[in-house]
Amino acid sequence: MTDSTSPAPTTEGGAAQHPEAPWWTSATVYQIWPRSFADGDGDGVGDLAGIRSKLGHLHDLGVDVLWLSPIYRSPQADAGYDISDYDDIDPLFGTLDEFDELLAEVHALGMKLVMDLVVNHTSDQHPWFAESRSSVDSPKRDWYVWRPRAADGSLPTEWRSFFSGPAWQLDPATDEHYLHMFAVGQPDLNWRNAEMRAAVHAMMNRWLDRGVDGFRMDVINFIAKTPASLEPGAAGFEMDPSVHDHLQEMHREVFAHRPDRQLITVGEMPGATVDDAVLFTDQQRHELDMVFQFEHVDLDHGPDSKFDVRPLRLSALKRSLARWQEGLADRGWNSLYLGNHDQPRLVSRFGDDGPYRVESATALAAVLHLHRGTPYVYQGDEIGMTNAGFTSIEQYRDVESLNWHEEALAAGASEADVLESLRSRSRDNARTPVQWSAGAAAGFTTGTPWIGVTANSAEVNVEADRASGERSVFEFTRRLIALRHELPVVQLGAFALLAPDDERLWAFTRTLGDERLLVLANCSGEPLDLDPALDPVLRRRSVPDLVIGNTPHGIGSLTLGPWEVRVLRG
Ligand code: TEU
Repeated sequence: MTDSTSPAPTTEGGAAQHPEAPWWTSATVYQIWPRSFADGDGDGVGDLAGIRSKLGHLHDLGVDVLWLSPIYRSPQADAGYDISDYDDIDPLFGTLDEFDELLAEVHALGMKLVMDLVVNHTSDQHPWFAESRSSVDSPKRDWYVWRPRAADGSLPTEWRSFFSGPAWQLDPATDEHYLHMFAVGQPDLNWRNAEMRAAVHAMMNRWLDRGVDGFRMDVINFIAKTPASLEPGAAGFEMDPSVHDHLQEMHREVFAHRPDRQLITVGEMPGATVDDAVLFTDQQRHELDMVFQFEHVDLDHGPDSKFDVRPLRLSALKRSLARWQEGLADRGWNSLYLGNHDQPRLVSRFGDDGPYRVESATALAAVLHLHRGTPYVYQGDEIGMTNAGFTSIEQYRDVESLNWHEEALAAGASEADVLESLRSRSRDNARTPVQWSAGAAAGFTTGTPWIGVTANSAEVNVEADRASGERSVFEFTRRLIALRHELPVVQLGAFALLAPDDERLWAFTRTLGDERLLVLANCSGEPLDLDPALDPVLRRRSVPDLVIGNTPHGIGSLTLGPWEVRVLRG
């Protein structure tokens, strides 16, 4: 969170050329999901020591910020997104001393470190919840969302949990229900309670005082529920406008008194619209720097379930991202992502994880990184890791997948159909160990990994990719990250989508002053002939200047090879 008045740091890249632009407009963030990143002690689970051992890899990639998914004390009901102590590190991952050492090394390498702030809910093992559930008269009763059990056995509302089943759990001790939008072990906090909010602010300040550089805020738009949506019979969550008050209060209590710090905040916001995002990320409103929106990752499933897999049209995907580019062109800022720990691997979902894995991974990386916004690289996507390829329910670990498997079978679905949906949409697809080498357990651990390693690790791994020369996804991603540092047109240039209805070509321009880039990506496995009418650059007699491309030959031709991307100047 940088006030727009604070000077951007003097970097070698675009920020220095546009001092009014916050530093994170030319930055790239790398997401680490610690459990599967790298294991330092051989227990089969990733940890802080493992992360430290791979800082060189991240520094080589050139990323500016590391976002750690939760490493706090947690019973791990939802892989750490159920926190029982915000002020300590779970022994699974290490200690606070090890965290301080990691943070110091990250800073020494010129990178920043962002923690995952999960404050829509806690773990049911958090002391706050233990106190709240102890009695209807507990001073912390109102820190959570409780409703009396109805005589007729009906639930307080009709809300469903994201992880199957109702979103209300009856607590026998006080014969009342508590709200949990996610797992039963993740009771929702009541953000209408000022004391609770103050406790969250104090915790955030302790982490910033410790030296962290900001927060990724988990489902932060869910913290404000409209009173009507919590009335009996209400179908589901409805965001209350008070969410803006909470974020502005958070800015006053946590960020405003730190103008000397180059901080960053990103709010994860399922269901947020472009109009919401303008309000959340307009720097004059002092709420957030950027948001993770979900429109583009909700295009390929039915309205009722992410596991109701539907075909995706490229025109829908590129129009969706273009809508967000247009909507936040003058006010606010986009985050840019195609994958994370909740989504399938991007090369399997949007690209081709077969013969054109490398080409499609690099083409999609170029398209993403050359949009206007702050790109997020998810661990393993820098080498084009693919979906897990699991074939039996025993291989899955994720609460969302396991609960849905049970619910879908109970509703009459066949095991084969359920496994087919999980194979393409389970979060575990992105949670298999990062594939560092062709060795045992892909070099992730010397022990037995907590989850299976994807079968292609002998071919798809960091060592092999980084030794593959022009076919290296890592090297291509590194160059894209460097472009954002070097070219103001990448950092700030205006976006314009071309050929919106073409189902194979993803084409757009970026323009800043007299700087202009034309991005041309063939998102298909067949050669694609470009229409010279598409853009003046294609009608020039001279061979255009190639800024970056994933296929070395044919720059002057009007044919793009399968999954070829070309970025031309002009
Ligand atoms: O995810 C929020 C969220 O909306 C998820 O339910 C997501 O839409 C779904 O998992 C897609 O399959 C955040 C975290 O990123 C996720 O890992 C947590 O499980 C969840 O919140 C609860 O904290």
